[in-house]
Amino acid sequence: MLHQNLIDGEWVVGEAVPNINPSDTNEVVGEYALASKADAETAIAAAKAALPAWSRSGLLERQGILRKAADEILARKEELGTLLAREEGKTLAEGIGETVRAAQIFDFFAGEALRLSGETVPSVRPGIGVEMTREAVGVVGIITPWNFPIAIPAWKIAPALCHGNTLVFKPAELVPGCAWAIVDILHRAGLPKGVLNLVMGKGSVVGQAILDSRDVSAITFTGSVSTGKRVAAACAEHMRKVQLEMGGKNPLVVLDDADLDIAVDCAVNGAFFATGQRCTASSRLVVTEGIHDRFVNAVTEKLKSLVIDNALKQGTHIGPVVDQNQLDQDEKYLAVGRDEGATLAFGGERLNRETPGFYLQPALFTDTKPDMRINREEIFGPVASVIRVKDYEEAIAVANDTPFGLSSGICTTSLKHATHFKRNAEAGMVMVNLPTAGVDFHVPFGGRKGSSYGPREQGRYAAEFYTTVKAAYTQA
Ligand code: UN1
Repeated sequence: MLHQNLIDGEWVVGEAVPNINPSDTNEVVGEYALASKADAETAIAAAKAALPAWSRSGLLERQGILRKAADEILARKEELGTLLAREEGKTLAEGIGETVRAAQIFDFFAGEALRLSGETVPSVRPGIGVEMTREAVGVVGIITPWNFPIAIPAWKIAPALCHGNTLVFKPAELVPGCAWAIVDILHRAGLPKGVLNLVMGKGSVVGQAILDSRDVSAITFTGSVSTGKRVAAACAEHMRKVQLEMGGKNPLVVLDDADLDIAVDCAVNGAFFATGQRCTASSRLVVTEGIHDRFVNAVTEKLKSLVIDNALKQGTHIGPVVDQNQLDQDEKYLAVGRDEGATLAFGGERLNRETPGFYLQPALFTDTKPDMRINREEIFGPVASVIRVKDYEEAIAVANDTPFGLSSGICTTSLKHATHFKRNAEAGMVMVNLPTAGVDFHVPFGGRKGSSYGPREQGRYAAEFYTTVKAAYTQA
């Protein structure tokens, strides 16, 4: 079956492209239609035409559709989680977990649809009242990455629909399967035609058509810094709203007084699970002298025990890298780290498994310095480095010494240091005795500096991006 694009309520054919399983490159997960520039333009026009009715639609209609989507995603969590694992390479458990999270996000915004609110205040001028209301922004372009094929589309699409926007959705080329499934579910749940349009395909064609359109009022993007900058520039040109979630170089500080087991779990989970392919990954482990050797030994022992194999195989802890390009990038940084003088304490070998895939042993660098490229540039793979520091003061300085600012973690039993770190970490999210990755779906997500731009995502804070505020004055 060829999975088609959804444009103005109709499934539309296009050139078929195979979706390859990174755990078994002989396996085609499915065939997906490439949208053309003209398809993207038709989709934008359809979203524009659908806007007046959808932005004024009844709240029960929105709530009902979002709720149905949540229920169906949850009921099909094994099947969709398997599809996710096959197309992205996360383990089955991670794939199912992410699918459940997508269902929870739809459920949350189904509830939010019944809690939309405004404010009324008296004017400073007697006899006049002021109402502040939130209205839909308009046609929203949604551009998503490959590393969370169902959760990121969910956390952009659900609030966008909840607040009455119409959408043009362009998923990453590597993961059309989950994107198609979510759109199919929402379409069957009863969304009117044109409200949600799916245009799978190339960034240079479909993404560009979204960036170039005068009729797109806002763009939300998660992906690389370089593409994010292009999206921002195009949005400035059109004076449109923009929300960017980009890279990270997240530190996990481990202090002498940390519980070693907790610190090792946080580091291994944060740095290597989901194959390290998370913008929230703990890629810099900033460790004080007194615990350094014990920590490095314990992390290395733990890494030795992890099973790297086919994402669907029972017992696999870490699946393959997503594709050859990403693997090349990971291997490039392994060479960069060695050239810079870091010690490869563990891993970094290509692995052969029963099925041909992009398997890479998790890699841990030690003896690294904060200014090395491996500590400044996002690698986006199962590669982490340890930076040895003298004390807490040096640790927080090193933690903050980065062009990024998404998530920042600390493992300590000291209330004083935990409290100081929460207040002074230059990041949008701070974790104490928890991995830097793995966030709740009902609270704001986003960062500072080069990691994020524009309003936060998720939870009630999502309204900042998906609505525009109106102040209406009435003289009675
Ligand atoms: C998480 O760590 O739970 O692309 C979410 C990413 C982020 C999502 C991370 N936008 O990795």
